[in-house]
Amino acid sequence: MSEQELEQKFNERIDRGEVIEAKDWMPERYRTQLIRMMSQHAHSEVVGMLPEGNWITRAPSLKRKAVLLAKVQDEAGHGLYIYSGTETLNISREEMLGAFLTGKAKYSSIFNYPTLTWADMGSIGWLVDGAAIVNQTALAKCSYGPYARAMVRICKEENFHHKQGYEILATLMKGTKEQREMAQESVNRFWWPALMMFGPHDAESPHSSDLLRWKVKLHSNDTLRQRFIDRTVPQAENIGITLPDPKLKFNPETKHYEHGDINWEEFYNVINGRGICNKERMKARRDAHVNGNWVREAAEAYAQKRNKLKAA
Ligand code: BYC
Repeated sequence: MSEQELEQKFNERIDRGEVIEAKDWMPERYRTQLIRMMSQHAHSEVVGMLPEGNWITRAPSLKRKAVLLAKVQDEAGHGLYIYSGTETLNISREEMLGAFLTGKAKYSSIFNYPTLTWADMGSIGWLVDGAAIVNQTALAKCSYGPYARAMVRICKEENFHHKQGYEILATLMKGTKEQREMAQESVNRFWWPALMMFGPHDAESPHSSDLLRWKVKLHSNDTLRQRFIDRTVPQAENIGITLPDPKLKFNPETKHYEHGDINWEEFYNVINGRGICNKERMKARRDAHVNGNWVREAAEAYAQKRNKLKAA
């Protein structure tokens, strides 16, 4: 079959809602777009351990510490599932890490904001994992099998993360005046960056048309952002948190919340390396890579020894 015929068959499979597997024929651009998006997702999970890792030693009780430790470990696991899923697209882990460590590949904008108070553990769980669930529940039905399957398990764990974050904030909101203020101040800082996680407006999103056509994305950036807002506003009201957007208003006709303008200048600054913590996050990951050299060398030496024994 010619390349054109193969592509036509591929598009027909996508239109029928079939799942594409690693060994199936796929257009080169489908493969490279998936590598871009999946590897960036994996890097985000790994970088995402840093802001919360910052609070493990300062969690206010043994129970909170155990829960936070489990959550941060879950994020490492998510990174590993997604790296493994991406490797099925004929790219090595080394190549992906190389792209990340040299700044060629991105990671989610949200992790370039600092975690200044304990309440930030609540805001990250509630808002950041909440946004991730909305995005990833859709990805669990995407056209590429290995990515979709990784998302099913990840979403289950993200649900636990979301609830623990909401519970931290709900507890603070039932506490002293200082605790309520700490919760509110944290949400004030994280609300807008959480909305930016969904990416630029649809009209400014260069990759969306390909990804929607191939059913990698099932919904546009703005659609998912709106879904997140609609779900989250009533949750904020339930615990007495005010979202920092004076223009947030329910429209009974559309049955959606209208919202104020997102600061896209801030978004582009952050994704282009000029956020508050970009340098710190990259340094932490580069240092971790160098410090992990001996582990890779030891694993390599062990593998060689086993191969020699097998061959003998
Ligand atoms: N941050 O054409 P667009 C987690 C980039 S971790 C940074 O709309 P696309 C968690 C975009 O990459 C979960 N960059 O792109 C972990 C592109 O640049 P390049 C993270 C962003 O791919 C620990 C350019 O802007 N989730 O949950 O169609 C603790 C144009 O954008 C961002 C995922 O990774 C951003 N927010 O759509 C707690 C989900 N937005 O590549 C929680 C998987 C856009 O041309 N990814 N850019 O240099 C996706 O769903 C999509 O890739 C996006 C962007 C919706 C993010």
